[in-house]
Amino acid sequence: MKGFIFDLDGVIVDTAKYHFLAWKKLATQIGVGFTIEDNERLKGVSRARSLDIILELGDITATDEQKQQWMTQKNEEYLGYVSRMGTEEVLPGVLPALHFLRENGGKIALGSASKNARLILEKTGIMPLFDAVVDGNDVSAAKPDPEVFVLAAAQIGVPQGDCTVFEDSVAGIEAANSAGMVSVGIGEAETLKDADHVFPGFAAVAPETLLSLSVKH
Ligand code: G16
Ligand code: MG
Repeated sequence: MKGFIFDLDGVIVDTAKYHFLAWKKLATQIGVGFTIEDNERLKGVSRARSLDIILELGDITATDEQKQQWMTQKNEEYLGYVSRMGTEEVLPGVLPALHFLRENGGKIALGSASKNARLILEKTGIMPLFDAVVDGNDVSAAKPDPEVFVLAAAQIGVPQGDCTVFEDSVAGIEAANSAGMVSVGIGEAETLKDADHVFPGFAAVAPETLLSLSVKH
């Protein structure tokens, strides 16, 4: 049996635009210039690390208590956007791929850094398509540590070497590679150069192809 582990943001949905708007609001409030280019550094990275990057950009130091308050504030803003999400936000080609892989005996798991992953799966109506969900609430080490994918493989009962990971971030590809899984980059080949395979999106690949991808030699 094969396992297929999906990252959430940048693979299933484009929530990066909502993370950006929410971080931008906080950054402006605390006087940090934060651009859409800076936002690239936040992809696949935990909430706490994201705040640290923004504080570094503005050369700001803060107490743990202040950081907690800013993270809560940003998350409340972000959840405002998430509350308006629906099935239409699932990226092109993702639903056919999920259905095809399930119908052909694949086990499906989510492997995301987000603590809001379950809520987003509910809002977009795709929770029933997952056999396991591992997210930012379940792991202690963030990507590029492979913990999130190792846990996901264990939860679907598939050996790590029989799992394929779909990821849009460099850290996530590194995590999949160190777990001995087939790494599939969703995005630009130039950025995701360590991935075994790269596709611009699920709409660009036939679902049948996903079943037989192997580790690059
Ligand atoms: C996602 C995003 C990151 C975000 C992280 C934590 O990870 O790519 O930008 O910082 O989740 O999100 P939250 O604040 O909702 O816990 P992934 O792994 O799904 O790409
Ligand atoms: Mg991602």
